[in-house]
Amino acid sequence: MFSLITRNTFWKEMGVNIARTSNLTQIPAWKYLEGHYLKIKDIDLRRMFAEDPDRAEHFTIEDVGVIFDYSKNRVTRETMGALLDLAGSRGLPHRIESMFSGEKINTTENRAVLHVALRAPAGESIIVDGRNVVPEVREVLERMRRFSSGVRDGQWKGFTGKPIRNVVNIGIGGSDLGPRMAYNALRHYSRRDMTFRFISNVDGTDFVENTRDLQPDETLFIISSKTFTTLETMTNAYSARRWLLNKMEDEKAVARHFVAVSTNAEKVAKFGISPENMFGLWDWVGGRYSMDSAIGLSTMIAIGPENFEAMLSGFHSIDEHFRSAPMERNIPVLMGLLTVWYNNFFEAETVAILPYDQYLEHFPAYLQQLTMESNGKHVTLDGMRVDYQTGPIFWGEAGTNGQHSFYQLMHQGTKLIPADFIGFFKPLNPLGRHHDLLMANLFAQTEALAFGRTADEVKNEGTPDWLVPHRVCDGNRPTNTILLEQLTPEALGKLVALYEHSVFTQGVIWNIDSFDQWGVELGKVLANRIIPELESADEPRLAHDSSTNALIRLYRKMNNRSSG
Ligand code: G6Q
Repeated sequence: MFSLITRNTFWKEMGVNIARTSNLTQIPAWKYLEGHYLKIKDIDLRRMFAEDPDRAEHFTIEDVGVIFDYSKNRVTRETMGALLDLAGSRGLPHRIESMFSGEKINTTENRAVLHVALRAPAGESIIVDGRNVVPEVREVLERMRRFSSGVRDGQWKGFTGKPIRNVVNIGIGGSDLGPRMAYNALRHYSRRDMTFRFISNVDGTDFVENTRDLQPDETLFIISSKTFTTLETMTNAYSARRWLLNKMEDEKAVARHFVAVSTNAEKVAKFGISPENMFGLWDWVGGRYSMDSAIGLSTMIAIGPENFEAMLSGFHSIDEHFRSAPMERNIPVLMGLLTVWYNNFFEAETVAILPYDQYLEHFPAYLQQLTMESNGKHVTLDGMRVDYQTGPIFWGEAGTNGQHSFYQLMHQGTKLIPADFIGFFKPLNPLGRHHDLLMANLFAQTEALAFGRTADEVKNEGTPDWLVPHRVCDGNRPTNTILLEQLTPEALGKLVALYEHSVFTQGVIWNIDSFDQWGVELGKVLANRIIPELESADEPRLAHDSSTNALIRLYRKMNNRSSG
């Protein structure tokens, strides 16, 4: 499958065993890339394009409705071959199969990782612990479909008999970022006569500002929490309950205005939500991989079940591509390998995500969780501390706004920032020349970042000598260009799945568990310890460091809780 010949011969001649070892930096494929990096690190894109007239064609893949142009990267054909060898020597094809077949690859939590089952067509079979999970997935989807149709067509009535006009998703992290991003991304397809809101922060402002103009008797809250114990979500859920009952004054109203997405039936029932209004998910869906599960209930109400199904089919087409396309034409594999290339060899610290579509303004924030919670890990699967960099920092902003802000540093700063430019051929809101101007900017930025402007070019424009160095742009800044026809539900599914599988690819190379999040737990534990110290009537005995102790005392004093 891989173009191994020349490099394997090289290793064999060197007497090196090409079998996989657990220490990434010692394996031949890695060593080869280290040497190769030294050879090509100073070659620039101008030269590479000049020397290879087929470069764009060679480094562009068009498949499943996605165009992935990675020609403006600091790679040669040899680089890509060596990166693919690295993937091979880390067992990537085998690891992909392990994920798809329901093996418990999230080893620290002893769980399968099966977001791909969420979009598997009915009739497929994916077995976890001896059970085919696909029928269960389809059953929940069917319940979601019935419920959301009822809300959309006014059959589902609030306690006073009015139809629902406002849908508020209460959740945080994976139970918020996905639905929030998807609603905004697919707003064009959404019910314009309904209002959709997303409350996540435990800061009361989030709740107050998002409910101040809503009528309780026309409002439906979706409490999205896999565990139904998350502090922020439960605090907001109980505030919502009080907000509703202030007006309704009858506990029975809760059942008409609250539904839950959760795995915790007991806690959901205790809250007052009846079992038929709870939509389940499974422990094999990670929070950040759950926007296409029942966590997407608000998305389905907004865009309708058919559009939701189209989004799932977009996800699924990339799943199929990831599973079956040859590695050298496999878009998420290449995306993942390029991230490794810059992260580990060029020592780039960040990746910029630059969607040229206003509807995708929340996409960078969504990807921050997907990528950084997944691959921000410091030990390998077998618990050894890594001696190489893992997940980079992801950040970004919808184009063209960033061009008038942080792009300066990308063009002329001292840091290397690989960037993904995402665009669509056809606009959803054709308006005069807007779309041509938008896309012209996207293309111009990737061109400027790659080729810059030399001192000679600047001089020839009549620039005085003293100003020339200030105006020179070195170029040689790497970008990917990802293009799809139009931002449809299907296209969104494809886009998200590309990044999910790119993250997986990176995690396999780094040999880390991309599906746990133990680091998040520490903050939760410490906050729970401090809450009573802030709220208690009696002066608490503080045993933190001197800074934390002093801050807690000051807070109590400013809120008149201090007895001292
Ligand atoms: C995601 C994480 C995390 C999680 C939130 C909300 O992968 O696990 O972001 O989604 O902490 O958890 P609950 O859905 O249980 O409230």
